[in-house]
Amino acid sequence: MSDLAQALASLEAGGQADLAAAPDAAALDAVRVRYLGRKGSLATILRGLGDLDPAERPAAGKLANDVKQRLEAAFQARRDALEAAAQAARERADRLDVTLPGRPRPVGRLHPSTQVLRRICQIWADMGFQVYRSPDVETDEMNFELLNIPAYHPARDMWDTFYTTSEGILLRTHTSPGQIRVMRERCPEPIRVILPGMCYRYEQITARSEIQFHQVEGLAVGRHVTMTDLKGTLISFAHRMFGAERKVRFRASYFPFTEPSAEMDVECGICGGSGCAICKHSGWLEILGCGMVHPRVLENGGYDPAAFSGFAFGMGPERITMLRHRIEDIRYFWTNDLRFLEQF
Ligand code: FA5
Repeated sequence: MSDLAQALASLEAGGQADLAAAPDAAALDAVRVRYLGRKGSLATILRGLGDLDPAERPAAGKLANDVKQRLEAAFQARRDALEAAAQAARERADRLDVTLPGRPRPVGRLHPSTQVLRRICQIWADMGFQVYRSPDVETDEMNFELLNIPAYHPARDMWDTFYTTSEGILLRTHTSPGQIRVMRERCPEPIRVILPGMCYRYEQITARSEIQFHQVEGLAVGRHVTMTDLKGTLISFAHRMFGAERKVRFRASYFPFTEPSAEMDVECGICGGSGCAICKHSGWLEILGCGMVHPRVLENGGYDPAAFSGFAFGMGPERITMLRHRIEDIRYFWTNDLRFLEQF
């Protein structure tokens, strides 16, 4: 019996020492299994009780049971202590210092092309022009044929246009096909619309030319629309866009879908008209193509050219943005470089 009491006392002392030394819950569990598990040290001692004299067994059993209870209570106390320490550590790590200054959130902004597009749309809206949306993926017929661009025209070359694998379907090379769509929808009502959108050209990318760029088309159709209306309206636009003091000029040009055709230049804002590298020493910068809608195009839109006339124009917002902000390379627009974008 005294051997047993001694074995139990040393087991209890060992258990108490080991559990006190366990650094965390996992280590504590391992100690528990070692002492109190089914194959642990206490179980081994209990199995030996059967060898004792029957008269000694109750007292020995009580002794072993007391040890077991004390050890279990000690394990529980240690487990609670470890959990409380872990919780305190978590709280220390997560502590919120309300005196720290707030972290500034980066504020997004509109892309420079979007800003200029919105400004352009606003100016035209003030002059009574509605926005009309027309698709980026077009038919050959809309993009060329109905705009009086015949099959042999160089613009229809494989190297100028992105054709799709579907016969007669392409990415629009300009916003002008929208003219036909809006005329067919509105005929015989008068029209005053702008058509902003993306255009695609299979071209060499340079500092001034991208394969993907915006255009804003404009179209006015009515019974007495004249070249004077075209000039007055576009001059008014340019003054609102670039400032009332900026000079503008029209140069004769050629587009198959307008007759007569012109291009509008604004005085170079960088040199003030005296000539610099940006304006190629001419003092002027081209911002759009325009003209009176060709009678054949009016007809293709459903209007009788004997009774109706109209003017149209097409401008490139990226080129206008480049002029306004002295951006020397159009490729900055689509490379998503924040150092560029954050300047606007
Ligand atoms: C046209 O695309 C005609 N459809 C414009 C027009 C409409 C004329 C209605 C008459 C009546 P043009 O190819 O010149 O014309 O392009 C018009 C504008 O789009 C140019 O002045 C330029 O600002 C812009 N643009 C053209 N090609 C590119 C390009 N590769 N990269 C960036 N902008 C371009």
